[in-house]
Amino acid sequence: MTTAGNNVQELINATNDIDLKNAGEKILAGERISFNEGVMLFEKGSLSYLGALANWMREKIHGNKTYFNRNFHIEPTNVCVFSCAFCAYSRLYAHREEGWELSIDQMLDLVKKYDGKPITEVHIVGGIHPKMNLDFFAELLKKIKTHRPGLHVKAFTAVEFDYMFRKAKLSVEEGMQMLKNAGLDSIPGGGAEIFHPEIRQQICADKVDADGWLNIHRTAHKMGIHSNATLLYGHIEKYWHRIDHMERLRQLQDETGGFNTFIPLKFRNKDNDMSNVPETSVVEDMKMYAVSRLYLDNFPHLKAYWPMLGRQNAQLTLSFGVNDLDGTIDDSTKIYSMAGSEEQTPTLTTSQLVSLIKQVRREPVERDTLYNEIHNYKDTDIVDADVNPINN
Ligand code: V47
Ligand code: SF4
Repeated sequence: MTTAGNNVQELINATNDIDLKNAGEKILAGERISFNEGVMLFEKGSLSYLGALANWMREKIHGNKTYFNRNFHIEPTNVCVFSCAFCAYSRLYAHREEGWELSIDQMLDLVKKYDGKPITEVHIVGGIHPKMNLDFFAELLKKIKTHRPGLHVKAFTAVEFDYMFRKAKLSVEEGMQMLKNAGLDSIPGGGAEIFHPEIRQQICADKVDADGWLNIHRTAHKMGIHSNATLLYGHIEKYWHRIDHMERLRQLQDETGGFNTFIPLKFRNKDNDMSNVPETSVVEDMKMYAVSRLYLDNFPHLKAYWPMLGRQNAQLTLSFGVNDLDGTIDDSTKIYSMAGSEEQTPTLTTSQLVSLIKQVRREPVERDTLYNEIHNYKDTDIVDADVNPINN
């Protein structure tokens, strides 16, 4: 056993609680923990116990490597026909004049801002605008790919797909094929929230349900399109709702193997209809990351989305199972800033991201969207041209 393994074994041996001891032994032996054990870890696990196990698992899979990419976001619109209680966009449909909607040419201009920059991914998600239909988005993808064929397009949540495919009267297979042909490369993890209907009914009753979300990702995976998955935690859900959510994802991943990354998203309570719900503590946040790493044993990557957590807490997650910090993100990702995230204008230059990771003694590795390594910064401080056109 490795030194890290010995240390965790000692911690397990010193644990008096038989349930925690058994779960720890299972994890160290590479066995899968059960639903009940997942809930138990949340309820009984100390931060140090969960952190040691999750860090052991993270280092077993990835060593010290911590991935990021050079990406930017486009939000086609902030108008949304749905009314998710946690979302700062959800009130805008009634006041459409306060919203924005970008034309295809305006979005193409945003892409062109990065001409000649070593950016690898554009992440496109937004609200559900009734006028922005499947044809509109297919044309957008075609134009982006014509302009820059090598740019990886990670676009649209299952909520957006569900709405545009239903409006176009196409099956998920047909709609997805059309977007794949137009240039869709992979799918981000949004819209998952909490799958269990007991909570989903209260926070986002009118959008695609759990089975619909999972079916869209299943269909994409079967067509060779990889995707991510999220979970919105820290509001009115109980621990078992989180494990129920992760269990459904674990089962789908066993079936398809198409998920790259799991991203727990911390609920932020500013300017939405759930502002009365307090936010979770940093201790709860770190426990969430640790249990996610331990439960989702078939997900290769665990990502902390730094604009939501703030940079220092994102650094902390790297000791609680996380091996990915998303990317440079250049954009004002307004969906978060509107809900009170730590970072009001989230942009990091590549060198800032690299030093953030090095400060906590991890190994920064630039990746592409599918986790092919582009550059390992272990032995370099010199970072090639930063992507952000503003911060250069
Ligand atoms: O599904 C909305 C969340 C998600 C709030 O796949 C909120 O690489 C917290 O999924 N507090 C969309 N969260 C964003 C998303 C994402 C982000 C970064 C990377 C990737 C990826 C995916 O944003 C929504 C919802 O869960 N969200 N409002 C809020 N008040
Ligand atoms: Fe619309 Fe998405 Fe906000 Fe829900 S979370 S209101 S679907 S933008």
